[in-house]
Amino acid sequence: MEQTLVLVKPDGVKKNLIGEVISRFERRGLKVSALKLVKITKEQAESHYAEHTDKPFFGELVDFITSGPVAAMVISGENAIKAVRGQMGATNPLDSVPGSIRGDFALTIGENIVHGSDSPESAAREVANFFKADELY
Ligand code: DAT
Ligand code: MG
Repeated sequence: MEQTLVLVKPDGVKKNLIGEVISRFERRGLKVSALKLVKITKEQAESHYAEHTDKPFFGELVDFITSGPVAAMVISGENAIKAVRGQMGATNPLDSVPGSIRGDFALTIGENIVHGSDSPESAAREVANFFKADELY
């Protein structure tokens, strides 16, 4: 069993896609173990995207993820990290296949609807950045 942090980013919330995103994971057989709507602080965003600190797009990334509420959730199940990443689609929506979340609902890399952890190590760090242990079911 694995846990992964998923965010429906501000663009996904604005486009009313929270239910759509959750529904896709649930239909796959994955479980929602924690869920809340939050406006991320700048500090929390910088910590969430710590691996990208040196990238030229880091500032935009932090500005975007803090621009409105996000739906933060922990999704769990067997191989949840890889399963969620597959359903999300490629980072650049133009490379995402139709049928994936990004392939169905996004066109630009800066506004690609969802975040999902990319490894067990990032999942543990990212989940802890959003949820206390007693908020997980
Ligand atoms: P992912 O979200 O698929 O894990 P990532 O971790 O490499 O992708 O990057 C985090 C986010 O940063 C990504 O969802 C969108 C943005 N991003 C990535 N590469 C970018 C680029 N070259 N220009 C602008 N934004 C980018
Ligand atoms: Mg990533």
